[in-house]
Amino acid sequence: EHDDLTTHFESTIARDQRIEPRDWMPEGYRQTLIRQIAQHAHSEIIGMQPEGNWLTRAPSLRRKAILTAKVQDEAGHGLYLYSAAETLGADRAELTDKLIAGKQKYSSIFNYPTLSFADVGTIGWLVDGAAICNQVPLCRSSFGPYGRAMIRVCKEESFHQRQGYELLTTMMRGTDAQRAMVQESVNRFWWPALMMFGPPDDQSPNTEQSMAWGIKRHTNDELRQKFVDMSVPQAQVLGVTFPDPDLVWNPDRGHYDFGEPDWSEFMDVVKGNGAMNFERIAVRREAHENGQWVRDAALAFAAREEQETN
Ligand code: FAQ
Repeated sequence: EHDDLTTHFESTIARDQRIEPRDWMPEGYRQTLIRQIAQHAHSEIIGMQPEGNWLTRAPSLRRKAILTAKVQDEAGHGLYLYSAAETLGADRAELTDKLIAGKQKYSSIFNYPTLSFADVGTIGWLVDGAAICNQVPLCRSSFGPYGRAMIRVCKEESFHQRQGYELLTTMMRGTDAQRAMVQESVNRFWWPALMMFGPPDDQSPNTEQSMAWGIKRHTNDELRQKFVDMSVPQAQVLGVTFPDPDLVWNPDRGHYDFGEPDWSEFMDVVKGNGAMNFERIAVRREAHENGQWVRDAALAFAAREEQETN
């Protein structure tokens, strides 16, 4: 019987069809998905903080309303993704405990500080831009609940990317000081945005198996290149430059050449030594502890409801 199950799984993957929660799947497939989906969910939740820090200091009611909606969307993405992880048998409370204990990762990008309001625009443009580039192909991920979750997430990320770019274009039409603020922000976020795609392919232990299983559809370097190619013309329209002297169009390849990100900085941030790692986790832990009474109340309410219906 086990052979039948394995054949069913492998032929489903080979036909590029979807694996659903009810289907048998190899333990490695399940664990890889839980790892990636949990990291993704944690990134959405921790990712609320860098921009959330500017909610009380937004320069106008309009900007505040947009930013509030954007940050709330990220919370929704996180909850959606935790639900997808639950269909694989993961326990949501356990995933949160692991995040707070530093045992599960979240995206390196959220360990950089947001120093000016221009960072809100830059994060929308470059960070959500990189997220879309990475996540549009994930709409075709072989695991049904993950792929379907990505469709809605990507639609919302597109709105986020547009609001960021629109914010920056508005600032670029402003004063010299505002233009300088945008350029300074872009200088800080460009390299960390490139690192979001993960280590170079020859140092990416998970890519080969994840692609064979249809969990990932492109390698880290392929997506990084795609992101560079789409961002350069957008920077030209905006009137900013990227801090990379090696960034130049290569007509033979039909792509932009670009410099090497500082991978030792990346490894350091992933290990927990980035500028904001400690604070991000501390804030998350405090929010979780402060929410204990809500979880207790919800459980007590559910227990009473059950008693009454019995
Ligand atoms: N940061 O073998 P690979 C967002 C880890 S977007 C930290 O290449 P894989 C939206 C990796 O986990 C951000 N760690 O791994 C938003 C692995 O460690 P492990 C979230 C990283 O999985 C915008 C090790 O390095 N998006 O949140 C990073 O095949 C604005 C070796 O790497 C997603 O999660 C990194 N940048 O490829 C929210 C997308 N890169 O687990 C708020 C889904 C790699 O073995 C505001 N995820 N690592 O201990 C993916 O597509 C993949 O997981 C990759 C990594 C491409 C990120």
